[in-house]
Amino acid sequence: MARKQPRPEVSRRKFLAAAAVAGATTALAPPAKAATTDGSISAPRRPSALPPTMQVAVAETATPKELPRIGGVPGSDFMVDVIKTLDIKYLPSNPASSFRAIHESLINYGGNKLPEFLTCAHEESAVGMAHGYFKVAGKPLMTLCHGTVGLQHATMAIYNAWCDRVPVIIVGGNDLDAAHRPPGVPTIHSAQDINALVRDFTKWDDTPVSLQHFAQSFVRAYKIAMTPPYGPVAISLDAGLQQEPIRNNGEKLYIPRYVPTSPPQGDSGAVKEAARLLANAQNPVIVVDRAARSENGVQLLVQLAEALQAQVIDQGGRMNFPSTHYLRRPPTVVGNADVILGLEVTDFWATVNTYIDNGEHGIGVNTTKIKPETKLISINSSELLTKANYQDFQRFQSVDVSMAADAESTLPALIEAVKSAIPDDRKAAIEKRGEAARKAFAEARERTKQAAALAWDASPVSTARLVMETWAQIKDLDWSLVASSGNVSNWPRRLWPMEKYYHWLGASGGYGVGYGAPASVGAALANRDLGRFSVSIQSDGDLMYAPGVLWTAARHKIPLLAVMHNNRGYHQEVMHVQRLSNFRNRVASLGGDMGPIGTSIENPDIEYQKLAESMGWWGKGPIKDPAQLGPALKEAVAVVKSGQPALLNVWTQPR
Ligand SMILES: Cc1ncc(C[n+]2csc(CCOP(=O)(O)OP(=O)(O)O)c2C)c(N)n1
Ligand SMILES: [Mg+2]
Repeated sequence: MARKQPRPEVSRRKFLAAAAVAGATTALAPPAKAATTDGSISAPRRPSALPPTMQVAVAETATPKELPRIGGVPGSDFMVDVIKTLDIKYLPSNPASSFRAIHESLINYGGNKLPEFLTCAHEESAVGMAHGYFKVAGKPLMTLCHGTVGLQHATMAIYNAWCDRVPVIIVGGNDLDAAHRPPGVPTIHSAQDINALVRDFTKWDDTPVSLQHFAQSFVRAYKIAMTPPYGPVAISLDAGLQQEPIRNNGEKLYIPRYVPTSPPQGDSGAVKEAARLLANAQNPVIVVDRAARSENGVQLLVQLAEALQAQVIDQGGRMNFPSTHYLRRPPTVVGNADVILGLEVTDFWATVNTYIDNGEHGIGVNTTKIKPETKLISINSSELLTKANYQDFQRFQSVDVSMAADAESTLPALIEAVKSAIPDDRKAAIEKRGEAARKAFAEARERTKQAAALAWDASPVSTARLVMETWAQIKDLDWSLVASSGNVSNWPRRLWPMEKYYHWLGASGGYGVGYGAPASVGAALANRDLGRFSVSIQSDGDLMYAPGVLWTAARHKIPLLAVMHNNRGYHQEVMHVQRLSNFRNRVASLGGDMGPIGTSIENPDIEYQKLAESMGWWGKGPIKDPAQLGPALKEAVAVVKSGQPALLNVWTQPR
C-alpha cells in the first residue's frame, strides 16, 4: 500500500523552542531593544504582566511573522474523537492552560457535545459532581484539571469516589518536556508524574506518550473504571501531545472498541456453601452496604431476603433494600443471628463488634456484638481493590465463607442455590420467621414515629420536623434524595418510604466533608435529564468548603431543592471536643460561641439564602419558626419545578 503523503506539519518541539527562547530573552533584555539569542536586535518589547505565551512571544520579538498556524489536524481533535466513542455526557471542569488544546478541540471541533463542558469554580466541585452524577445515571463523567494545582484541589473528592466505589475519569494536563515547555508558571505547574498524587486511591493511571497510546489508555481507563468494583482513574495528558498536529508516520490511528467487562461472580463452590449455611440457619441476617448497584440489585435483594425470610440491615451505602419492607431491621439484630451474610460491607469488623473510644485508660474498648458460634459470609468486590497506604479497607475480620466477588452479579446464583438448598422440613419455620418480622417491623415503625414527634414545635427546628415537612412537599413527585450532609439523625432513611434505587444515593464514601453540595448538583443534573425532582439536605459546614458549585448549578440550569440543616456549627466536632473535655474532667471553653472554640459557624451568622441568591438561586430564610417551614418549602418546590435551583436556609437543632 502506498504511504500517504505526510500532512504539512509543524514540530511543536521546534515551535515551542522558538517561543521559549524568545520568551526567556525578552525577560532579560532591556526594554528598548531586545536582543535575540543570535545577537541581532529586534523591535522594542511592549510591557506585559505575564510571562509571554507563544503568541505573545512571537508578537513581541518579531520572530518570523509567519510563525505558522498549525498545519494538519491537531492531536487533541483525535483525542476528542476517542472520547466521543464513550458517550460521556458532561465534563465538569475548572479551566487551565495545561489542557487548553483539548479544551479548544472539545468546544470547537467537538461542538461542546458528548461531553458538554460545565464550568466549575473548584476542581473538588467538578469531581464531586461527577461522583453524584454516576450514582443516578450509572454512567461516568470525565473531568479535566490542571495536573498539579488542579489535581491537588481535586484529591479529596477523588478519595471520596474511591472509597464510595464510584468511577470518575480524571484527565490532568501536564507539560512533560522540560526542554521545550514554556518557562515560568507553566513549568511550575508541571511535574514528572502528576498521577503520583492520587495513585494510592485510583484504580489505574497512565501517561500516554503518543496519540495511539492515548486512544488505548482512555478506552482502557474507561473500562477499568467501569468494571466492578468501580473506581476513579487518572490520565496525565501531555500538553505537547494535545497541541501538536497528528503525525501518522505511515500508521493509521485507530480507536479501540469499548466492550464492557462482566463483573466478577462468586465461585460456584463458595456460593453453594453460603446457600447451605443460610438455608439451614435458624436466624439468618443479611447486612448490605453497597450491595445494590442498580434497581435490579434492589429487586434481587428482596428476592433473596424473602426466599429466606431473613432480616435485612441496610447500612445505607446505597438504597439497597426498601425501607417499607417488613424484613428491614435495625443493626442490633446481628446479636441473635446464627448466620450473617454481608454484601459489599465496607466495615465487617464494626458490623459484628462495638468500639467505644473512651475506655478506662484513654484507649478504645472492643466488644463483640455476636454469638461466638455465628457463621459469617462475605461477598465483597472490594477485596479485589485493596491498596496498602490508605486504610479504607478497615480492620481485619475473619469470615467463614469469603468471596472476592461483586454482590449484585452473584445474587442470581445465590438465590437459586438458596432455593434449592432449603430442606422441605424447614419451609414452615421459615414462613413463621416472616410473621414475626412483620410484627417487629410494625412496632419499630411506630416507635420511630413517636421519636420523630419529640420537640416537634421546637425552635430552631428539630431535624425530624425539617425532614418530614420536606417529605410532605415532595411525596407526590418522582423524587430523589441526592445527599444528606451533616447528620439529621437519619430521619429520611428511617421515615421516608424509600423503594426505588434513586430514592437514596448513599453518602460520600470517604467522609471527606464538602461532598454534599457538589454531589447534589451532579446527581440533580442526572435527575434533570431523567425528569426527576432532586432534593438535598444541605448542612452548613459542608456547603462552606466550596460554595461556588451553587453558581455552576444556576449557570447550567440544574434544578435542585437544597433544604439546609443549618445547625451553625461543625456539630460532629462539637461533640468530639465536648466528649474529650468530659472525659478529662474539664469544662469545654466556648469563647462566646455555642460550641467549643473552633467548632461553631456563627458570629457572624452566614446568610446562606443571600449567598445562593448572589449566584443565581432562589433563596429564602433563615427560618427558625417551624410553622413557617411548610409554606416556605411549598414555594421553593414550585421554583425548582420551574427549573431554577432553590435554597431554604433553616436554622435547626444540632442533630
Ligand atoms: C475535609 C474534612 N475536613 C474535616 C472533617 C472533620 N469533620 C467531620 S464532620 C465535620 C463537621 C461538618 O459540619 P456540617 O457539615 O455542618 O455537619 P454537622 O456535623 O454540623 O451536622 C467535620 C469538620 C472531615 N470529615 N472532612
Ligand atoms: Mg453543621
